[in-house]
Formats: sequence, structure tokens, C-alpha cells
Amino acid sequence: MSSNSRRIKFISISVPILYGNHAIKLTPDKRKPTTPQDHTHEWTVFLKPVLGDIDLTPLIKKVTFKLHETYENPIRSIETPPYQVTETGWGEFEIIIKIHFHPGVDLGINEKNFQIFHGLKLHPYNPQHPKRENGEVHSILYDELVFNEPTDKVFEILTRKPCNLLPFKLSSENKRDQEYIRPDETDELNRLDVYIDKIKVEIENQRNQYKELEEAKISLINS
Ligand code: SLL
Repeated sequence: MSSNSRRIKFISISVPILYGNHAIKLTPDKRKPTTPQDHTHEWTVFLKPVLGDIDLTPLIKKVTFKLHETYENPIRSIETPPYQVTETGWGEFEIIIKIHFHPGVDLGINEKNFQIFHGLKLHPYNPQHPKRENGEVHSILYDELVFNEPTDKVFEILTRKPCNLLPFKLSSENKRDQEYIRPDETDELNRLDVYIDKIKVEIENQRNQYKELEEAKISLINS
């Protein structure tokens, strides 16, 4: 067994992801000459890591989105990020999102690929949500890709820069019930601290970018 395929016992690494769809109503100005008459919405279905700087291409070979059979070539295969499909249509349906990993990469001994079902939303679906003026709909969900007992290769990819993910430890006496073990609280808190720090840096970057744009705007107005 090469060192690349040796598994690290009692360790898991979790990659937080977001998936879902955005949709907008097709107003006459947004229609293309080729847009079918009965299509009422434009939508984008996507899957992405929560943290934008994480590059999953060393692990993910492709992401497929299986659309309703009313679409031409309903299985759309996306090999490079952003993993997303934009379409127009008239109806809501279930989309199967599947992550295909590179050979030698998996989520655990008996789990090869990762598959989720997303109910495409075109219409506002939660009466509690304030209605957006422009009629946009967002249906976004959180999940985690959990790599259980990762191979050395997967461990290396996820813990090195820029991913910098922290592995968490599974306690050995509960090994048999591994699927149901929660990482202990301190591990969880440590992981949260790392994400909170990253988000702070991101907010600071955005703030600086905004400031620069504001300054550029003012100097344009004054010139
Ligand atoms: C429904 N069960 O009746 C669903 C089916 C199908 C959606 C929705 C357009 C396809 C096309 C489209 O929106 N299909 O003509 O390109 O609501």
C-alpha cells in the first residue's frame, strides 16, 4: 500500500459547503430571442465551499447536476469551479447534485461519492421571509463533506494552505459507532474560531475594497 492510500485512523475532516439555487422572474428586458415563450424564470443551481478560498479541485473531478427530463441533456457535468448551472424554465423540480471525486479520493471506507437532492425554488416559499422587491428567490442550504479516516493524500490537501482545515479526532473506544460520534466540544469550538477569524479577515478585505472604490468614485467626481 503506498503512503498516499494509507488511512489516518480516528480522524475526520469536515468541509462546510453551501448548495441551492437563486431564481429571478424573466421580465421582457431579460429575455433573449431564444428564450422559450413559456419560460417564466431564470435560475442558477450551485454547490460551493462556504469559505471562498478553499480549492477543492485536487479532490473533485466533477460535479453533476441532474435536471428534469424536460431539459435537453438533463445531466450537466461541471469540471471546474464555479460548480453551477444557469437555465430558464417554468417549473420547480428536484435536482440531483452529485460530487464525483478523483480516483483514490473518497469520504470514507464505504462511501465513494456524495449526492444531495435540491428542490429547485422559483417562487417565494416561506411566508415568514420578507418578500424581495425584485422578486428574487434564494434557497440555500448548508451541509458538510465529511472525510472519515482520510488517506494521507486527502489529509495533506485539506490541511495544507489554502484550505487550512482542522481535522477532528474520533474517540477510539467508540470506534464501532463512528458514524454517530460527535467531535468533542473543544474541537468544535476550535474549528469555529478558525472560521470566525477567516470571516473577520474577509470582512476587513471587503471593507478596504469598498473604501478604495469610494475613494476612486470621489476622485472621479472631483476630476
Ligand atoms: C412541474 N413536476 O410540473 C414539475 C416539472 C419541469 C420544469 C417541472 C422547462 C423545460 C423546457 C421546465 O421548466 N421544466 O421546456 O426547457 O412543475
